[in-house]
Amino acid sequence: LAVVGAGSLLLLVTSVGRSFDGTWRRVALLTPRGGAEPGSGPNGFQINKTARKAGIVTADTGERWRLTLAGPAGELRLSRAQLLALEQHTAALPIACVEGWSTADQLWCGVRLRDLAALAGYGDAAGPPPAVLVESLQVSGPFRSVALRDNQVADPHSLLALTVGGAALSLDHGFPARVIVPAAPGVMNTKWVARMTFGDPR
Ligand SMILES: Nc1nc2c(c(=O)[nH]1)N[C@H]1C(S)=C(S)[C@@H](COP(=O)(O)O)O[C@H]1N2
Ligand SMILES: [Mo]
Repeated sequence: LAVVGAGSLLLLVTSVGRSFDGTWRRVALLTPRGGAEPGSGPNGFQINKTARKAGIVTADTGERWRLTLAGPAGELRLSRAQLLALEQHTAALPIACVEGWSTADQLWCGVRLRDLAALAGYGDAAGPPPAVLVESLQVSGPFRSVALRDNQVADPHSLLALTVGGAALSLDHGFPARVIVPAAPGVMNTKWVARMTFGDPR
């Protein structure tokens, strides 16, 4: 009986970490943890795919990086500094990966997707915001782009996040900018965003 008890305690200890960060996560040997060690500080939470594994090179995420917004207003290219100068909003949201792990709420800060839609030509006068195709700097892999629905773009908690927990995003969490949307699988939170094309797909 003692052996069975010890065994199930070990199971508990080694699987509970899928739901928590920090020490519990580190001892969660039996559940998917996403791979890389996330480190500590505001960016110290679970990483799905590191920048290295995604083939992201710092030459593309530095001063030269621009976000391209495409829509009826044409194409607009914004630097990270220009994005930071736009109205910033915060949202406390977790990352919930379908692989079976989720983080605690993180305090994300950045520009609302609907404000970016307005810059692309879908201002209030044009009616509710449309859908958007988000594309990453990442050149290949199934998660390099995602289509977000119009209601996801309209949600005031949907952000192009620039910071997390008061610090700039780390490269592994999507620097210079990443998508954060509520109540959706982690895969929709595209990292290393390069381009957003607004308009309902036809
Ligand atoms: N460009 C890009 N974005 C991505 C991914 C990816 O592989 N490439 N992985 C997605 C998945 S499956 C998840 S769960 C989250 C994880 O975000 P995190 O690594 O910051 O925790 O990022 C999403 N965004
Ligand atoms: Mo994921």
